[in-house]
Amino acid sequence: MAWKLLLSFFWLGLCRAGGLLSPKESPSREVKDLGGLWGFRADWSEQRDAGFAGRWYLQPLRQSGPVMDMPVPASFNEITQDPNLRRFVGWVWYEKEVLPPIRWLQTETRTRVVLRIGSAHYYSIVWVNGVQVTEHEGGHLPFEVEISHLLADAPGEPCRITIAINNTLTPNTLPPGTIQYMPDESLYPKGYFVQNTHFDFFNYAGIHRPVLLYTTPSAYIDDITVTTDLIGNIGLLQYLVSIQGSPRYSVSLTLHDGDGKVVATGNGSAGELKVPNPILWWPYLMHERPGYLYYLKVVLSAEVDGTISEDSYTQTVGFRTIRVTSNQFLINGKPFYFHGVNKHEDADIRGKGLDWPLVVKDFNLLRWLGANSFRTSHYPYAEEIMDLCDAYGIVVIDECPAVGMKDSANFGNKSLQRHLAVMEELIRRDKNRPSVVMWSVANEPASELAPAGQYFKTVIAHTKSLDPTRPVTYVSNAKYNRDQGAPYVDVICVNSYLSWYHDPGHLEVIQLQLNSQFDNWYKTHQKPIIQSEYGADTIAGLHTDPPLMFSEEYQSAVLKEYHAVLDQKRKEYVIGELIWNFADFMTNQGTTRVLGNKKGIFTRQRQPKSAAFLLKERYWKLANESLCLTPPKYDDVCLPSAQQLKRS
Ligand code: GCB
Repeated sequence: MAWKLLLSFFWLGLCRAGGLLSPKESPSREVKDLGGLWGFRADWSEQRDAGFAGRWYLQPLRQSGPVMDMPVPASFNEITQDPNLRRFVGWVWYEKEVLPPIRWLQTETRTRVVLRIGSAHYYSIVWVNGVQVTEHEGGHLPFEVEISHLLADAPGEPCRITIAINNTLTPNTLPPGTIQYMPDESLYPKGYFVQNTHFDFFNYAGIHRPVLLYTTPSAYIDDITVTTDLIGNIGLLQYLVSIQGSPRYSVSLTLHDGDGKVVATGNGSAGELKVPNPILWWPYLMHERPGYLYYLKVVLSAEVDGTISEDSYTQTVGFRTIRVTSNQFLINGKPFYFHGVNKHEDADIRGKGLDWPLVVKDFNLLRWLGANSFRTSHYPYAEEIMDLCDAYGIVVIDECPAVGMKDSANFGNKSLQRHLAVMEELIRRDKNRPSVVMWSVANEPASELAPAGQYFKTVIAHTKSLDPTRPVTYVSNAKYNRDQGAPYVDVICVNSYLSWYHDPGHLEVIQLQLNSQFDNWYKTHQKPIIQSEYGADTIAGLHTDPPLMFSEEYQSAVLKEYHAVLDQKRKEYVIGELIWNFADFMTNQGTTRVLGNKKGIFTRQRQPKSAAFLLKERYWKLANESLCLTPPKYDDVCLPSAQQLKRS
């Protein structure tokens, strides 16, 4: 059967490295959050190797030198007043002592204890009680390791977790960067170097997402893969469950609707559930019931040494379909128009550290704006954010951290292998999410370079082999007739900054140039197009008439010119518009940046500039045009939890 083939693709591609299920509590699983204050030290030695030479991981960090408090999750860059720590490049050391509950360590229960790091930028090495347990490359995806054996050695004793993190980027990391030494000692201090990057955001570093300990029984559910389809009015849910720890087991599944009612049951580690008339997962503002989720409860009974143990895990599921034609993007068979934003996981003091008030505020602002989608520019966002996209019906273009690939050195085999590995990790993490409707494998690579063609052909083919259910794109700023990778994408995503980087100040050329941009891309490739970035830097509070660059009026004027063309082209083949950017964000210092990039329609403190009101009016108008049922007003539309409150 076709779905079995489909799942086996998924399976073959992803099972090699095991699963990466989000840690969740269940009757058989506990989760302990290790957030809070950690010990911290940057290694200031010239080669940044004092920590390894002195084996700082072998004893408490305070015994090898001074230690400061560092919050986790947070970037370390903005926490102190030290400009050198703000721009530090090299190894930093984090440490935390934790006391695992004694019940986790009793030999008869044989609990697995797993250490999971939501993300740490960029390269991490982890020790537990001085023993190296894992290392991981990549700053935006989770990694984990079982540490039960190390805890069992000293039950009741605190366990010391040491994490060394290096934010150095090289031509083969994702994103890439280079270290430039300044050897002229008449100009620079001895050993002076800087890190150069070709991306436009500050390279915040540290432990950015929650660090957790979680438990499972020794025989456990390692991974779950679900895909959904609709045949007539029957919802089909195909599942694959991967089990570790025992060859003798049985798996039972129950699918619950949003009210907890069981709507289907199944057995075995692979199969299909049928749900008549399922409530579909709809994007926000496309339906009065967006983001509807079902809950697949998977229960494992396994025999270990003659006794039966149980593990259970609940996987969220959304029934929805995606199809791309030459000029449309269809969700559940209906044309979907992306009216949304590009974001960054960026805010003042915490840098890129996950912060719940900020997360929820941003979703409230998206709702205020009438945005139905965003792109995770330019790296995967926290799982906590993705969970809310699933729940609220926010459509996501899930982008990997391939940004700033501007040099031919970024298209060699080493970069390619890294790129393929990152796509595997990303798909492993986000494959079950209904909110994710497309993968973006890069942002503005030098796709006009000759090696880019074969490079992106390979990355896209690999992505599709791992996930045959979703379209793939990358975001281009190359010329339509020079882009080597465009033949391989499903949707063309184009960035342009007309009357900003090109013809600055000349609003009058936007419409002509934008029309040509769209027509040229469409004629050449016959694929649907998203305007994936456009905008203008704007200092909040700066006003001019006539509109001049950097004023609020100029930003609004740029948007209006773009919108006039988008309104024509969306009747033909343009399937979306994503403003650059949702909010102002920090960048490297430079002559074109005033405390960061100011193209936000909100300030970094999340206050609206004039353009936010303009966009809000437009997005709500667009939403009301595409609604299938009663058009909601923004103040009627609440978070799902608030809806539930209303119902009860
Ligand atoms: C772009 C990049 C984005 C920048 C933006 C800008 O094309 O994709 O990362 O921040 O332009 O403002 O220059």
